[in-house]
Amino acid sequence: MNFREFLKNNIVTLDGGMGTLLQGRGLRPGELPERFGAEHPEVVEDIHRAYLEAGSDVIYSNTFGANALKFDEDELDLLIGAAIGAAKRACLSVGGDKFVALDIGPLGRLLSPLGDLDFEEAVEIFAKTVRLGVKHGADLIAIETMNDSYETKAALLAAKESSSLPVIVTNAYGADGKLMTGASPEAMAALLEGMGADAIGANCSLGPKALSAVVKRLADAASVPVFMKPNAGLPSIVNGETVYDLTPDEFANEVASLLHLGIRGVGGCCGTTPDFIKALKEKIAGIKPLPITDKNLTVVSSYTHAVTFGASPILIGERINPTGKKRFRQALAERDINYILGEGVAQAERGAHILDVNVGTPEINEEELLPICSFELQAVTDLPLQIDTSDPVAMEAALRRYNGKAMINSVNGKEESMAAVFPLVKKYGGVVVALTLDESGIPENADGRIKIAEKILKAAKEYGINKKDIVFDTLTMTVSADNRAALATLDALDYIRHKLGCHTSLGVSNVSFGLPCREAVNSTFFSLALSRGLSAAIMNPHSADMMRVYYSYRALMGLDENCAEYIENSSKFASVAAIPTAAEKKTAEEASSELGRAIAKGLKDEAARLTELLLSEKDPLDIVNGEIIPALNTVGDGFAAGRVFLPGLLMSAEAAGAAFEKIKLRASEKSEAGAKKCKIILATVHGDIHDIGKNIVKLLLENYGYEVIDLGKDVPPEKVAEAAEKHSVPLVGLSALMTTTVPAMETTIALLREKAPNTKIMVGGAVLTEEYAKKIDADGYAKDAMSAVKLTAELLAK
Ligand code: B1M
Repeated sequence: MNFREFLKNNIVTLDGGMGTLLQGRGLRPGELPERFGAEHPEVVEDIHRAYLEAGSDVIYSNTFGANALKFDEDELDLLIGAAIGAAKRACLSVGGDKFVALDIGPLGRLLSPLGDLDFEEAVEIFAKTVRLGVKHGADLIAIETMNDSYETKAALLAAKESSSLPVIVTNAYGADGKLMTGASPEAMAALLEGMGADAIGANCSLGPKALSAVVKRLADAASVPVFMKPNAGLPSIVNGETVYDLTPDEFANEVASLLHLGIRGVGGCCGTTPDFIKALKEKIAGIKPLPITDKNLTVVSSYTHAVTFGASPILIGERINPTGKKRFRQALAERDINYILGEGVAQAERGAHILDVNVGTPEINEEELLPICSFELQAVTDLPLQIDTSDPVAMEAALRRYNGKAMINSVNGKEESMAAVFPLVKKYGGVVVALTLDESGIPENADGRIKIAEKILKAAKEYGINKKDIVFDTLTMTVSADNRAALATLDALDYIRHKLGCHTSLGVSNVSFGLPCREAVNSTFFSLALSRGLSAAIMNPHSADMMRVYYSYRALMGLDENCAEYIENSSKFASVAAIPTAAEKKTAEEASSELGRAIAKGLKDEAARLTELLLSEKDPLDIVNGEIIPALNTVGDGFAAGRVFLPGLLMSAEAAGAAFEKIKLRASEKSEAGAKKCKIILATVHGDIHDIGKNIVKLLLENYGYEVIDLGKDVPPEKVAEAAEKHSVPLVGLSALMTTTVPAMETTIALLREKAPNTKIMVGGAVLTEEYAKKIDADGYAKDAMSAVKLTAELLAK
């Protein structure tokens, strides 16, 4: 039986932890498990056999870290061959339906724009491992422990492009129920199921009980089997060793108690052994697998969350579109991505749920610019995107690099269009907008459009695309040219929503073309369409009339308890005028309030531009203290409260860095080139990569004539002590921003006292206090950069 068949009728038992068992059999600290495995294949085979005898149906090959970042091609081939060979021999020795999964873990590097690893490079690295897994005979692929949705996508794409094997994908969720980079279980379900994963789930990170909420959410969202491979409870350190708090029986009971959620694959991760799997297998013996049900959800997602069609109308911001917009076309021609990002952020602020991205004008290369724009937009907003193009090459390029399940605009009933677009929907996942037109044009009446919709549904099925992933657009025609046009659109929409059971979307604005007071017609049409079953509207979120309809509709349809949202947002209805985007702001006064926003939103170029404007009127230090630091504090508070995720934090830091670069430039122009006072060393302590504050301290000290030797961030104590000795500096300044890195500051101070006893030590950073600085034996504490300059003078005078 192959694995897909097996999965249909069984609860799949996976294996448990591998690393600690290898350590028990001789793997030394720091030694790579894959290399150890190839040198001791009998050890790996024994461990696999123990799991199989305990009841595992699937064993994971010892290839968690077997990738081209760590090993050259020849060695990779050898290691994967040895690992799969050992697993296959173990399976053969026990007999029955047993399967070897090629295990793929994370690469240990963040993908761009968060890190420096390019998406396509990551895909190719995973593909190398997949190709070798196929070559050596793996039965399936298990992508596991990934805590970033983008890397997970790269691995799944590689698995799909380089093999036809079944793929299980399980992610490592934090205690907040999200991936490290912010994805919710629903977002992961949308992304992974959309791309054709055979099963999805959660592994590692937590024990079964703590993971249950995540697994339940996955099971509620997914129409594919859900797996879980939790740790053996919570870890603690006992006598220098990590131990987990669940016994095999407790573990088995906790996992088994979750099967009613519909879970179809169970196993263990850190801290679990064959005893855990044996107890689990015994506990679940005789439990019948629940059927896998199609949840029939129409869902798109971003790197943080999913947007589900149906419950409430969805607003798709239409402003990223050059049609009829001179300024936008100019921005595209000049590659002014910043302008486009500004449009995105502004629409998100006005309440859009999805952003349409269209950059199609004759003068520009859409194939190049569409993927760039959609990629950059994802760095400044976490809204799902609608990739809007009629060029399949541009569409594919944008979908490939999209971090989530995109909305795709559009396909139509022409054979040529379906042949080009449906394979992309199938491969990358997505909800595709289907326009009810075909080779004969746009039917005048509703019947003709319904027939085309039926034809599109039939064709989609042949391409393996589910009805739930198609949203119909019954085409808004201009009512001034044909006074029955709006009715035809609405009748077709009603039928498709209620008789065919598909969701619908309309670009509403076209209806009023050629008429005065267009907003009145648009918003009335929007309201009518909502009452006939419109699921999503492509519209202008800056239009007060449209937002009025949206919030009123929600209040009237019982979707807005106590009309709270209506009341809260009513200020947005006050003016009909579109809000100017940040890029159009001109004065320094306006720039002042906008700089904080640009930093909070992660708009790098915008932050730099606004800082330049502000510098014409304000003192650099006032900008730092009055704008940059408060904005970073807001983002930091949002991060602590779980409203902002790591990507947002990184983007804000980059925007603050861009602002700071401008300040640095200005400050260095202003600084009087006098005689240097003396040398000072500055460093952010070991384990801490926060350096914005330290860089500001450096800038100020330099302005006051000191020569600063900047050792950078994450600096080991030895390096600081060595530099202090080498340069015989009278003062070392240390910065630390996290509670977890203050101990490293203490260690550094202790080493400095030993190696450079005459050097004074100044400390700073948001987590420190005067009192704590004394406790860790610093000579002085500075709460901000200006105090650091004063303290420097005092300490040097002593
Ligand atoms: Co992160 N981060 N961060 N972060 N980050 C904090 C510090 C945090 C408080 C956010 C939060 O949760 N609210 C939190 C620490 C929690 C804690 O321990 N109490 C945190 C965390 C948890 C993390 C990560 C672990 C997140 C993760 O990966 N899950 C990770 C850490 C990685 C690591 O270091 N190993 C991480 C990463 C990052 C980014 C890379 C995204 C980015 C840093 C980019 C960079 O620095 N190049 C970042 C940022 C930007 C922040 C916040 C939002 C802002 C820090 C900052 O630059 N402030 C921060 C929240 C916050 O502070 N509100 C946060 C502005 C800066 C000018 O102020 O550094 O305090 P500050 O410097 C002041 C004074 O303190 C003083 O003068 C400066 C000017 O007035 N000063 C000195 C500083 N050093 C001095 C030295 C001196 C004298 C004065 O003498 C030598």
